[in-house]
Amino acid sequence: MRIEPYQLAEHNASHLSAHRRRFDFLAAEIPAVEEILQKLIDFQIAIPSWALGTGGTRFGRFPGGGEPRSLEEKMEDVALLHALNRSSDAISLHIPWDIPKYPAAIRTLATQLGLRFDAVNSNTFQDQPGQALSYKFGSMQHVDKAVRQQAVEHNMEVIRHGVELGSKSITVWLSDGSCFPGQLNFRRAFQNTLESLRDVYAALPEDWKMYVEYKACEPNFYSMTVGDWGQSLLYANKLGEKAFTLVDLGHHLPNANIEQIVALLLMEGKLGGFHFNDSKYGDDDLTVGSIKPYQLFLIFNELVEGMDARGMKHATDLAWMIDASHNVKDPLEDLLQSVEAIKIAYAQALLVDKKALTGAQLENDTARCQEILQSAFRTDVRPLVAEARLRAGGAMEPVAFFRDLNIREILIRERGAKTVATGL
Ligand code: PSV
Ligand code: MN
Repeated sequence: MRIEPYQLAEHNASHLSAHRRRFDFLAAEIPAVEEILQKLIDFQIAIPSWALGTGGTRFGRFPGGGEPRSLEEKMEDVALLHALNRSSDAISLHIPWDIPKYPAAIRTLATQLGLRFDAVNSNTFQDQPGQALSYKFGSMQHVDKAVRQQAVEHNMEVIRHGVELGSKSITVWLSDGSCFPGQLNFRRAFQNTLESLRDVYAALPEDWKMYVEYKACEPNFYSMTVGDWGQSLLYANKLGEKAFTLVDLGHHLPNANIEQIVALLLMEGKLGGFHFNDSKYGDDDLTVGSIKPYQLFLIFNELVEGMDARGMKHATDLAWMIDASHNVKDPLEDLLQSVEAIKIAYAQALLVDKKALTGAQLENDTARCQEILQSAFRTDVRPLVAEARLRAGGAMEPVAFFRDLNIREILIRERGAKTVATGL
């Protein structure tokens, strides 16, 4: 479905006077308000092709209807999100869940919808129908060279799909590891994985990047062969300058200091991309900012500080993506909420008085350091985020707009109540 400009205009007009009041009040306090607004307008977060349908657990899945039935419909959903928030202008494909059968047509559709293709993602964590060899005991780490080769060739195929669409990067997440002590020789698993990754790396086009995503546990419960940022960084360093670590917020052991990880990876020039979600117990894949908004802010504070220190462009020098699952919420509403939470944390981080913080740090003034950080975190920046969205042509209140227009009902009428999108 298409959002008509008059629908956005009507919605925005009905919220405008209240917004103006709130925005003017806040803007008067922020000297660099125009610069911050521009950064917010520029900041785009990719949507993964597997997050547009209802998620589930191994116990069940409860779809709400109207899910996209094809890659084309997934792209339409991302375009719909982008029309509302003007911050989701890219889609990240998982192969083979979303193989572009007719790449030229898919590229044309993307241009028509104003979308880009973000990183392509390979999948050697599931066996596909008709696949010759099984990944039950790993893919790139496998003791059998033929299995490793199959995994390498799959990744090369993913790169070829990406090239056809204009992607510039591949994300490799491996579920490889072991469930029981003694099952694996850790060094052999690492070396096999490195050798396989090297083969994939050698197939990267000149202007491409490779992101090595780590995860502490699941589906392997005793060891993961790319289990933490140290392991990922080892691979990335050994592979070369086109290889980077990718941080997925849900892939850490409880209480891990993710903001410190981010700071050091940035310092080393090895942070490549980000998967946003939130979690309470593990890789819960919950809406960004729904559980630990302060942690999200602290991470953004390090991102902004670390990127500025290296002269990096916030919007384009790292790959930003949501990687969440929507078990009980409407996927599109959930994604709108996640994007909003990211923008809020980013805006708060932009408000941190860096000069004052550095001064307080150098004087070991711990209380002042906390005050500086928390005064930014406790600022209600929603009017700033809304103003940026408004200036970019989006909806003042995206979730309210989605509901007022009965968008899900329209999608159910168009696509049916029993459609199931590909993904986990
Ligand atoms: C693994 O948990 C992960 O975070 C990786 O990014 C996958 O590609 C994605 O989720 C989808 O399963
Ligand atoms: Mn991820």
